[in-house]
Parts: sequence; C-alpha cells; structure tokens
Amino acid sequence: MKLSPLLLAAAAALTVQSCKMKSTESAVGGDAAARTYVAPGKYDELYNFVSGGFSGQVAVYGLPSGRLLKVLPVFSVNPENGYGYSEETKPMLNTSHGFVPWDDQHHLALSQTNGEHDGRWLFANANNSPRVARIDLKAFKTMEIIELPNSGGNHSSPFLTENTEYVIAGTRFSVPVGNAESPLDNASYKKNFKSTASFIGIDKNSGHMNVAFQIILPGMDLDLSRAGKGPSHGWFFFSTYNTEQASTLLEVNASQKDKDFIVAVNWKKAEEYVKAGKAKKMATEYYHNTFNEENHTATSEIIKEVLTLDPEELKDLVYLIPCPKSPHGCDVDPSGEYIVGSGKLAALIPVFAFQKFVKAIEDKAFEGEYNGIPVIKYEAALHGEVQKPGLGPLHTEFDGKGNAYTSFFVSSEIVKWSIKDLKVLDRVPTYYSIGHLMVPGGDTKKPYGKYVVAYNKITKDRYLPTGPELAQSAQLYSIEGDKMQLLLDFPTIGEPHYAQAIPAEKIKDQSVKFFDIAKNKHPYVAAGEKATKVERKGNQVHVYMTAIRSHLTPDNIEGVQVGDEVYFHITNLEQDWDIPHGFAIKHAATAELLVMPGETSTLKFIPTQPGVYPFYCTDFCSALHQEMQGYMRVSPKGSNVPLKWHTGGTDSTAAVAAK
Ligand SMILES: [Cu+2]
Repeated sequence: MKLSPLLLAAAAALTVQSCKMKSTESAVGGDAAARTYVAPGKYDELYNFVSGGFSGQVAVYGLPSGRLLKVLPVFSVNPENGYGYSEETKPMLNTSHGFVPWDDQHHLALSQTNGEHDGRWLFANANNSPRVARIDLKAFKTMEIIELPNSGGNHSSPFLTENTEYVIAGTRFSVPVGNAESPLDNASYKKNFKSTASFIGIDKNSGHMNVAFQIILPGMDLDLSRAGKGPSHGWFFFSTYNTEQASTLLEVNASQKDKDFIVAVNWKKAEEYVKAGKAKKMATEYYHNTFNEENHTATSEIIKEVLTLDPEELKDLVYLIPCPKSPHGCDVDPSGEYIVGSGKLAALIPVFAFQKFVKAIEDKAFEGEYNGIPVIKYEAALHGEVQKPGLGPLHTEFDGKGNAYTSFFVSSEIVKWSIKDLKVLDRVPTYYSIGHLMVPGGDTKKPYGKYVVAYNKITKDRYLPTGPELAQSAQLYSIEGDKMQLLLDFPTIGEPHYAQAIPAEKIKDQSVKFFDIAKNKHPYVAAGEKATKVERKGNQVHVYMTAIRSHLTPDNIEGVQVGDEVYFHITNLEQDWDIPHGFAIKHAATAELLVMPGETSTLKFIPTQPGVYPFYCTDFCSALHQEMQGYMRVSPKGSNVPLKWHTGGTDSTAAVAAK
C-alpha cells in the first residue's frame, strides 16, 4: 500500500509531540535563566533578524533575551507607522501588477564581506509576488524593493555570494517565461514552464540592486540555495524538487523519483558569457522601487528588459547533482568544501564534496542529461551520508568547529553531527515541528556560534491559549558544550522561516538617531514654523505643517471643501533621538503617520462631508502631548469660505487662496 508522504509525516509528528510534552521541563537546564537574563537597562549580545512569514515584515529580537525590539515593515503595509499609507512610502509596494499591500516573507540574508556578516544591509524575499528588499541597518528602514521577472514563488531567495556581489533568487513555482498563458497539464508544463535563477547585482557602495542576468532552467521547483565560498567561490547551489515536472497533486506526483537534484551554477562563467555577449535580451516589465534618503520619498522605475542565459546552449554553466528525496535545504559549510542536501523524505543526509564535484566534471563522470544539462554521478560527488539522523531533514547550519546542526520537521528535533566523519553527536527535541534553524553567523566563513535557534511551526501547549490561532515560536539552545541545551522559548510574529543574527557591536554604534533637518530636501518640507503654509492648487490643498513639542503648526485650518484632496505634509522639527510625532485626522481612510525627527511625511485625506475635523499627534511625545491637537473646517463644495490658517494668536498669515 502506498501512503501519502504527507500523511506519514503528520502521523509521525503527532506521535512525537504527544510523548514530548511531559519532558519539557526536564529539558531546560538549571542555569538557563542566568544565561538568558539580560538585566533591565542592559543590552543584548546579538541582534536576531527573523522573517515575519505571512505578516510580510521582518522582526528584530535581542538574543539571548528573546525580547522583541522592532517590527520592520518591508512587504506589507504597516498602519503602526504609515508604511505603505504615506504618499512617500506607497511607491515601495508598486509592482507590474499594481500596488500590492502584502506578501509572504521567508528568508533573510545579512550582507557579507569576505564571507562574514558586515552589518551594512539585510536582504529579504517576498515569496508570493516575487520581490527582493534591501533594508538599511543604520536607519533600520526598507530602502529598496526590486521585482523579479519570469519568477513565480520567489522562495529560493535571497541568498548572497561571499562579498555580496549578488543576491540570488530562484523560483519555486516554474512559470512560462514572459508571463505567457499556457494550458495546465503535465505535457504543457514540460514544454512551456521554466524555473529561473536571478542574479541581482549589488553596488558595493550604495547597495543598489539591479537584475544582472537570469539563468533559464528546466521546469522544476528551486527550493533553497547557498553560494559557494572559499574554494567553491564562484559557484552557487540550489536544491530542487518536482523534477518529475508535475503540474498537479505534487504531494504524490513530485515524490515519484528517488532523487531530485542540487543545481550547481558556475556564476563566474555566467559573468564571462554575459561579457562575451552570449546573453539574450528578453522584453519584460518589472518595478524597481527606491527610497531616497535626501527627500524621504520613494520612487518607482519600470524596467523593460532582462538578460537571460540558456544552460542548454552554454554547456559548462550548470551541472546537476542527484540528491535523495525532494531536497529542501542546500547548505554550504564554513570551509566552502561541503554541500549538504536535506531530502524532506529521506532517511539520510547526503554531504557532497566540492573537490570531488569538480573532479567529476573533469572526468565527465556523468550519468546522463536532464533537459540538456549534464547530471553528475551521485557517488562521484558524494563525500558521504549521515545515516539515520532523524525524520524529515530540512536545514543545516554550522558552528565553525566542524559540527553541523540539522533541523528535522517530522521528528521535531535538532541533530548535531560531525562533518568530517558524518557521525551523529547529539540530538535535542524542539517544541514543535521545527522548520528553519539558525546559528549566529552559521552561514558564513566564521560562525559566531554559541547558540542555535529553532524556529517552530507549532506551539500548542507552550503558551497560554489564545483561541484557535496560536503564536509561532523560537527556541534558543546553547551549543557551547558537547550537548545542546535548551535555554529559552519566545513567541514570534507571523510564521518565522529563516533568520540571521549578528553581534550587536557590528550594528549598534552606527544606528541613526535622527535625520538632519538642514539636509531635508523634501519638496513640501517646512524647515521651521515660519515656513508653514497652506496652498490651494485647483482641488488640491497642500498643508505644510510642522510638529514640535507640543503643538502642530498650523493647528486651525479653514477654507477646505468637500471633495478636496488635502495633503498634510508633516515635518517633524525635533532634532533629538526617540522623539517621533504622529499625525491622524478624524475619518481619514488611511493609517496614521509616524514622522521621525527631521523627516517629512504626507497623509492624503479627501473629506466627503462638511464639518469640523479634529487632528492630533498620535505618539506620546511630552507632558502636553494630549494638547497637541487642532481642527480643520470643511465647507460644502463651492463655498466661499476663504483659505486661512493659524496657530495661537499669530493669525496667519490670513492668507489668500491661490486659485
Ligand atoms: Cu507629539
């Protein structure tokens, strides 16, 4: 009898969970509290950037405390600070299919120099509407989002080369290139559907992204990936599943073959081919959205062309390494010599040796071709297999001391093993159903080590119940001794997938405290209260407003009419750390603004009824914050109430409406 792999997995997971619950307390070491306690007023040792999953955002925690420090808005609108609601940030979420206010954020990559985290930028993927974001780690702000053409399900993304030459993004869902329509059946899939590996070039100084080239691969699902480093620098490795090329019921149809592949791409070779003019220009359309630090405003650029490389023609560009049973994780050890594949349905972990892989190519040790791409013999590239490690291996991270840590979804555990002799050294349960795991710096040449964090899918019975929907969780384990030791649980926002962590020293001293008002080049800035005004341009009313403790200028506005487009351009005049001001007006169908010191931000409001509309500062800023309020009078359309504004006794300015 053939059982669905999913059913098997579910059955195993249930068994494991129910028998683990009793042993939870004994799993926590006696000194765990002391090792995770960060006293009030003290700083954490590490920043932990955790994917926000279906929240679309990125969360920042401190380690070892697990304290939530910030939610960074990236791919979803964020009413808490107006991201995606303010006129300045709306363009960040523009795509070739319009304004997209949500995404599913899975993986994160800290920028690297010489294979080590350098603390400059954090890259994040959007899985659903394929995009990659760059977050600046001085201001903790999303600075850039680039859309990916010819992609469907940007899952194998973003993964970095060791000097941040490229951010690489592979498609999980193959789609017909050029967004062409196609019948949905297996024959059409084989013929029309392609997976693509996008190489996004990163400017060394500015971090600016551009899609340098795409490699068009056969229809299959690129799942996860890692760059080579050290000896394997210049190569990039993707795991795949669905090399069966099924378009329906993948649960069964994509689990037919004993082995899928690790796709090895020689990106140095790809660069040579691009230089030699071997890339083909393909017409397409994708958005590139950039936030400008000088005028605090994002703009969208539409790009209409992409360079593509075809590995069927360019023979030494791509090779395939067979890898057992629907591999998920594809991880490269700190030395750059070993590549670990994790077959979701495999009962072993294959470890490939880069040297043997290179020799296999030289020796032409191929077992055949797959869609015109050479397939290397499994044994020819194999370093060895970790036998009986656990059930459902997903991801592997490294401690830089020769040990690997693999997460097992089905058996709900982390297993420590030795890269050299492939022996299992230790295992600890996770509560429950771990997906990704992360050792700080565990994907670099020099892991920081010390901890491994499990990011779990299921938390039933771990926290106070909150109805049908429960928090996801992270669990912190010490890896300092021979045995892993559970130290702490903490809930996370969204569903955590991958995460990155970096010593606080690499980031904290560069943190921006406020923006220099003298350098604010926003077209609607009011750099002081004297510069405040209200202007009418047809049916647009522009309010140049300032905020400083504890008043808004102007705080009385008259002469606005029903149907006017009112733009409140709020400049926060404060030049001090941690003094944002907020802005909201009654009945505006949008979120508040949260304006940082020295910044200008714009709320658009179209009143639909006459009346008096109070507005106020939404961020508790001073003892008289509650007094930081004002009124806008809205008159019927065509009314002859003149446009005027003031704050306190100094009547404006009694201004004339410029019509
Ligand atoms: Cu305020």
